[in-house]
Amino acid sequence: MPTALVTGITGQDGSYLAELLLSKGYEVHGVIRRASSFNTGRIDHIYQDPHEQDVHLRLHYGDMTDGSQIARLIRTINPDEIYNLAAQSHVAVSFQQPEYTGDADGLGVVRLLEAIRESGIDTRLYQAGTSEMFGSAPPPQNEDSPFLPRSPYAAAKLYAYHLVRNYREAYDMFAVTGILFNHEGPRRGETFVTRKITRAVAHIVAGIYLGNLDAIRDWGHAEDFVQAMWLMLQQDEPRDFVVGTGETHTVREFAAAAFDRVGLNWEDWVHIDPSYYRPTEVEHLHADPTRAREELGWRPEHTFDDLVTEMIEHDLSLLGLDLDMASARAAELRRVS
Ligand code: NDP
Ligand code: GDR
Repeated sequence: MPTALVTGITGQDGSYLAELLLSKGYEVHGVIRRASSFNTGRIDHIYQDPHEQDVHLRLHYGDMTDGSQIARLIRTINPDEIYNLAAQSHVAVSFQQPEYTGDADGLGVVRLLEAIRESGIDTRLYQAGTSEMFGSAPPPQNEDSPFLPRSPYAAAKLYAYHLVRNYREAYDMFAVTGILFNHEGPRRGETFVTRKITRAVAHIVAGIYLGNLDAIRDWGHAEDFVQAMWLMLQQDEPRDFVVGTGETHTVREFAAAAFDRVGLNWEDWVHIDPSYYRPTEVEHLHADPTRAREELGWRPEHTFDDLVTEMIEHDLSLLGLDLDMASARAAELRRVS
């Protein structure tokens, strides 16, 4: 049975990846952070009590800022594959916490690479890179595009990207970076723009304050993207890949599509709060996923419309509503306003 170590298992991607690996027969070890309240909501449905027989998912405390524990986990678990998804992943927050973001997202990867090297184990590393590394590089962006990061988050991820490449060359490690464009889903964190919008639609009386509506993103579904991560570690040679849908939309278009699902006009509900504008913005990200398509055979299965609908349906279901009930409520709102 292959063994995988997943950092960031409690996050959006970590939870989808853990499901994928378990379905493929892996023993999965996840790193979680100690918190004062439970932070395992996204993986509770696959959690197994370690006292049970035949346990395939095991959780360990750890933090990317704690190198000795990372080294210990790698030594004792001896995983065949490591997926490093742990990160302070919010771009806007990275302007407020640049030092911590650099520590967790940048230096954390050095700790991981050094732990692998020191342990001498034969393992494959997937590092979660990001289209944010392209920053202001002209679209569409592929593996040969320049990196022009526009935030402390992107700068930290770029540092990690170069380190992974360097360790691959210097120490002959199977270590790769997936340069993934935005991917979303019902488990997306509530402060990223898509989820913020779909939650607002579900709470249809609330309205919503957003920042830059003109930003263009290449939004895909996280379930498709974790497949690409896994495929990257199954190749004969370690190589970095850009992963994205190749289709773009503005934040405005996402909001319009989301409010439209329940028959509302987004302009009546979306307001601008300038405090959500970022000190430097990445205006236009558009993946050219040719290499992933040709070499990994990877293609997204979800469309943009599927993504919006699934996220809205999920957020409505949390309130005990479905699309019909929400549309009826929206029609009522239109009548009274
Ligand atoms: P999330 O923010 O949903 O999850 C981040 C995970 O990292 C959580 O499990 C979080 O734990 C954990 N984490 C944060 N800081 C630390 C730390 N110091 N030590 C250990 N664990 C930590 O991110 P996503 O799932 O969306 O993204 C996964 C990875 O992919 C991230 O590295 C992100 O930067 C990158 N990425 C994401 C993209 C996307 O569109 N989703 C696109 C490109 C890259 P906790 O639950 O306790 O907070
Ligand atoms: P991003 O995602 O920065 O691309 O990073 P986010 O959803 O936060 O922003 C996308 C775009 O929407 C604009 N925007 C707003 N964003 C937020 N969060 N809140 C708002 O109110 C708002 N209004 C407009 C932003 O300015 C931006 O242009 C995500 C993360 O998952 C990263 O970890 C990952 O690396 C990249 O995607 C690829």
